[in-house]
Amino acid sequence: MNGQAQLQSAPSGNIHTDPKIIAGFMDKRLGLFIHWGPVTLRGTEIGWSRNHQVSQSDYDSLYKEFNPVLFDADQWVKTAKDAGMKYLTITAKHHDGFCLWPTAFSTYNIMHTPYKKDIVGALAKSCKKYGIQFCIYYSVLDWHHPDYPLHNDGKKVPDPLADMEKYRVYMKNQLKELITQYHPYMLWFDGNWESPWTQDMATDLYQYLKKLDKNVIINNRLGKTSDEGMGPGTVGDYATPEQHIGQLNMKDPWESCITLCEQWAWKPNDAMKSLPQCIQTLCSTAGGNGNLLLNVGPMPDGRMEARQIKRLKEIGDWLKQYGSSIYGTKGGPFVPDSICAFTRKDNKIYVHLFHATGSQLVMPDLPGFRITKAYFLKGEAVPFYHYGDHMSLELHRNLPDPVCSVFVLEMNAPVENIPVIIKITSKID
Ligand code: H79
Repeated sequence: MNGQAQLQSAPSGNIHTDPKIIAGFMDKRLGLFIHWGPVTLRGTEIGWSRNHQVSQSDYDSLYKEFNPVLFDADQWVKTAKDAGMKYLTITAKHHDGFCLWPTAFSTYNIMHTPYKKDIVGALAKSCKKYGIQFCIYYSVLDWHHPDYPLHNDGKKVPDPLADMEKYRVYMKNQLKELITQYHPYMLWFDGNWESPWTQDMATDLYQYLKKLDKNVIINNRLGKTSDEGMGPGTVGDYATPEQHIGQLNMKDPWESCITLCEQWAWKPNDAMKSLPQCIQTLCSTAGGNGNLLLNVGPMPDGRMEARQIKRLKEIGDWLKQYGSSIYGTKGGPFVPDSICAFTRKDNKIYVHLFHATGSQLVMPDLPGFRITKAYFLKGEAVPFYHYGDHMSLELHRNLPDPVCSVFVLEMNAPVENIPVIIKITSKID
């Protein structure tokens, strides 16, 4: 009976992953996205620069010189761990079709570079060692594969010699290889918007993958619906806003993917986000009840840039102090804004304050609830008041953390499941 009801409410043809598994994923809150491949030899964008900044023939020959001798999977994974990240997603195959693992189904792979070692396998192994969930990015489109009908960005007329049915078999073979060899926790699809790929193909692939591993989490970029939401027709388990923070959503799981620099793949001297930007982005995603997949593009020799490792470590140091206000919490009860973001767990509300420009933080009252205690997380008590339809915190002294100060409001009853207050969220007088 229950099962039937669930089937009826599910989007057509879709199979949802066990909600407990999705809840475990959402508790993690922060992951590392890694975009990497031979294109780093040119320092241009992965996939997109092919046939644009880099000619197609040059791009497709780069693998012959790709020799990242300084690649050390343990170092990458330890960098993620030290950043407080709980999962890691590697671009096993981006739109350019190059495969970072020794696939049996294409020679356009890492074993045909001078490097000749399995990058995906090494990362899967290190993730296991460090207790990080290992995830795989795989683009549906493949501008390099002869059977995929469009051979570069901008190519509008499908290649009559291509064979989408054969390409679907190729995808299934590769994904079976990836699932059975590396046991990914999650699959991050992309490149689903081009015309050769259809909704029926997506539904069929989702079902195929779920037969291989019923617990593998799959993002919402298989079907032809919007990345942003989980509306009818969505194929996949969670929404994927790209390069911006998703909107607060207590119902549908989501993960924002955002670059630490500007380009997804490594670019020399790329502009890097400041620590406050990173922390505020993390707090605002958690405050909206979502995850953050923060992207780094390692260099062609296999190292991550020292300045990026340092920034990630700073994020980890902040999380060591304040992680209890992020991991395993829910967003709300107020909508995040440019001043602060809120999370909650049991009877606690965590207030992440980005800017202290006045003497008071004023919040709307939560009808029926009262603050019993307020304090800086890891610090002293903070005076609080209830008046009219507002409650406030007194801030007439220096805040403890210049990047983002976290207050705890202990309430008289659990607030984890109360409806979100959408109007006026926070204000400093
Ligand atoms: O893998 C990363 C991107 O390469 C991929 N998704 C993330 C996770 C992605 N594929 N498509 N898009 C993102 C959106 C396309 C944006 C574009 Fe453009 C605007 C393509 C061409 C114009 C970005 C900006 C690339 C070139 C300029």
